[in-house]
Amino acid sequence: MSTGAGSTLVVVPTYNEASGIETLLDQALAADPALDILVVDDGSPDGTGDLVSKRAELEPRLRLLSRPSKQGLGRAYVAGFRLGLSEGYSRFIEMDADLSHDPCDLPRLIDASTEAGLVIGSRYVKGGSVEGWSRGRHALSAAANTYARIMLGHHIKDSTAGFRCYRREVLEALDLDSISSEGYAFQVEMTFRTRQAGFSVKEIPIAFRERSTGASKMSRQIVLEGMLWVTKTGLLNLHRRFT
Ligand SMILES: Nc1nc2c(ncn2[C@@H]2O[C@H](COP(=O)(O)OP(=O)(O)OP(=O)(O)O)[C@@H](O)[C@H]2O)c(=O)[nH]1
Ligand SMILES: [Mg+2]
Repeated sequence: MSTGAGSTLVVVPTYNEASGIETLLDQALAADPALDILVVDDGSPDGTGDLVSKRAELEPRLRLLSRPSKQGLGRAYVAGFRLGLSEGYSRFIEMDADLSHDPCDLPRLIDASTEAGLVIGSRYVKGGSVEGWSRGRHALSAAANTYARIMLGHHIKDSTAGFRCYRREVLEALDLDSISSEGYAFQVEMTFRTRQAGFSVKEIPIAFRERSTGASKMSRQIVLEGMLWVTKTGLLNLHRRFT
């Protein structure tokens, strides 16, 4: 793994993604010869971690961070960011393992990071799209993003998106250990904190595809966590503005 200034670390959290992880790794490694990949696996019972560690023995640009139990998406990213920060990476990409995010978009995300502290691969700006979702899923995502815009007072169209690139100085400025959210709320909280810390956020269009393999980890609890976090933070903000 090539560490140091100028390099990009793609952090991929996994829980039971054995069916698609090898394709994802092949495509991401080929997308840009300058990036490294860190898979953060939470002891997947389906052997995802074993597949990654075998591949990592032959591929110096790939590494596995293995954790004993499922601790949520947010904790997995924070652990990956911490490791990458300690090794001097200058850009950090978040990417799902389920092939919903197209590795061909990696170079565009990295290029755009010269213009903003956080670049979001957005489904909802002009040119962005979603393929394979039910009407209910579309409605849930649209409602979550609209609610976040109203409550948090931002204009970001896709603050729940999980395909994004942070510049090093953004992650250094945020108190990562104090980030409380685990699921979708993690993305919204990170976006909110990035703006609060004074960094710019840019959205670039991506085509998102519903996973065709493996099982979603989305749950009612994760949706509820997101709604509660946005409501609490929005109200606290309003209170601060008027007192
Ligand atoms: N390490 C780790 N990874 C997780 C955890 N929960 C989810 N993930 C990974 O996070 C990524 C996003 O999870 P998904 O299940 O695809 O969730 P989603 O993309 O928000 O929802 P879908 O649209 O239903 O796929 C995937 O790569 C998961 O394997 C967790 O607790 N720990
Ligand atoms: Mg997914």
